Amino acid sequence: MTDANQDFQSCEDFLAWAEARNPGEHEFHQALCEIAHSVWPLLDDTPAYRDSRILERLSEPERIVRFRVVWEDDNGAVQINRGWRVQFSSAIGPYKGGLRFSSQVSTSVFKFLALEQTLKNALTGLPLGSAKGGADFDPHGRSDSEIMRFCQAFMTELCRHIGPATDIAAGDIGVGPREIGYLFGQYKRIRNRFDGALTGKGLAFGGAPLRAEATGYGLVHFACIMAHAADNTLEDRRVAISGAGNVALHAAERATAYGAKVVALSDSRGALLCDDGFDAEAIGRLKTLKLDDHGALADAADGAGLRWCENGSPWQGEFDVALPCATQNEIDAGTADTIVAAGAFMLAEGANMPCTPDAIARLREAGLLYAPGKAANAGGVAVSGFEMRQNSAFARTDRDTLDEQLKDVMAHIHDMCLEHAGQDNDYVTGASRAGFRKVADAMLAQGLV
Ligand code: NDP
Ligand code: 2IT
Repeated sequence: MTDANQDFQSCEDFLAWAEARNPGEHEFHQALCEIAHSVWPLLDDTPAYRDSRILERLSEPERIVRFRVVWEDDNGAVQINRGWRVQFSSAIGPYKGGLRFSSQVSTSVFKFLALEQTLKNALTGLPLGSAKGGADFDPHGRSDSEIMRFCQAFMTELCRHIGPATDIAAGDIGVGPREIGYLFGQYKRIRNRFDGALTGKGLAFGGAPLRAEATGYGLVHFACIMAHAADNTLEDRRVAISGAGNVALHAAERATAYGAKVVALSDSRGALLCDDGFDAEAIGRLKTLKLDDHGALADAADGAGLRWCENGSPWQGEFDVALPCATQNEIDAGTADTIVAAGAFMLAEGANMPCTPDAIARLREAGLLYAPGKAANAGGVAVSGFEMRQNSAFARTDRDTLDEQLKDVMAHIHDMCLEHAGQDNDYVTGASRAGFRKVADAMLAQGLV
């Protein structure tokens, strides 16, 4: 293994060292590679970054907690799961990031998500550090009381590690308003504190209006600004979206309100296609089906305009804009080729790291506008920041004000990306450099901690 104390001569040397330190952590390494390649030239511009080993320090989470979660299912059987909280960086604010409940998690997945969160949170312009966590618990097919018991068991341990000035958790895959409600109830019971240790809460108990919608709405705001900057538009454009969860359905709702036609959505079982574009009423029904009733997208097919494609992909037919909003690495090189062949001019990531490096290379070669998740999906955590602000001030902000503030944040992130992108206007480079500089400068100011 390369000596940790050597001065790395190249980005590849640094990455070889990091890979050897984190064996088998493919998702984490993938996220780190993208960031390291983007920010490497900054180490020459600002020698203090190199002298203080900022990049090496940023490739190591400040803390990882892993714990056992034991609970009883509806048949009285004992179930054992694993919980995680990766507290990645507190350089610019308290640890902040979502919780994911899914069978497809690992330390590597939580580390990549928390690393991405570090730069994303910095890009929002808010004082937010970074974290991510969750459990290898699959909510599919679980009853409401099983979900509640699991959330209570999970929070019984997590509550030792979070708090409004320490670490503020929120939702992600498999964790929506229902789960946040149960998690908050247990946090309050054990800690005897009614505070803002979680965001995405119900409106009746400290939640901010628009938090549920914010990631999807923010994604569409970002995509609109990016299209306009390239003399294009989302109006009348055909939009294909993967996923049918919180991010996907709110992106569909906002894109439709802008006059775009959403022609595809998907869930873990297949795709729902609508050649004329889902209307607002259909999207409202899908939100009830998927977000409130936790049902299957297949049940929305009507044998007429809404066509179900079992195991099918949302990237079918012709469309102009692709918004992947399901999960990491859902788009490989072959899928990217399909998206290019469909005639798309833009791909903006609602999910975190949905494109593999090969897929991104194909999109770039084909000249698509490409927005990385750490910029395009930051609207969710931004409105989480607004919820923290209203909780600590014991106050409330109205929905319209938050919507304007969300638009301002997305416009600011877009400006930051272009300002730091370099001559080829590459949004990946711009997002990573802008976020890194902010975190790196805070680390320099705070000394060796
Ligand atoms: P949800 O659980 O609400 O929705 C996820 C959707 O994607 C569901 O429709 C789910 O299918 C589908 N999906 C999940 N995993 C897979 C898979 N392996 N294969 C196929 N389909 C899959 O999650 P969110 O909408 O909250 O999150 C979606 C993405 O957006 C994630 O990458 C998340 O990290 C990212 N994100 C979320 C934010 C938020 O505020 N919630 C903020 C920023 C990013 P099914 O319905 O069948 O379960
Ligand atoms: O990936 C993300 O930005 C989120 N899941 C939202 C995090 C948050 O704290 O609102």
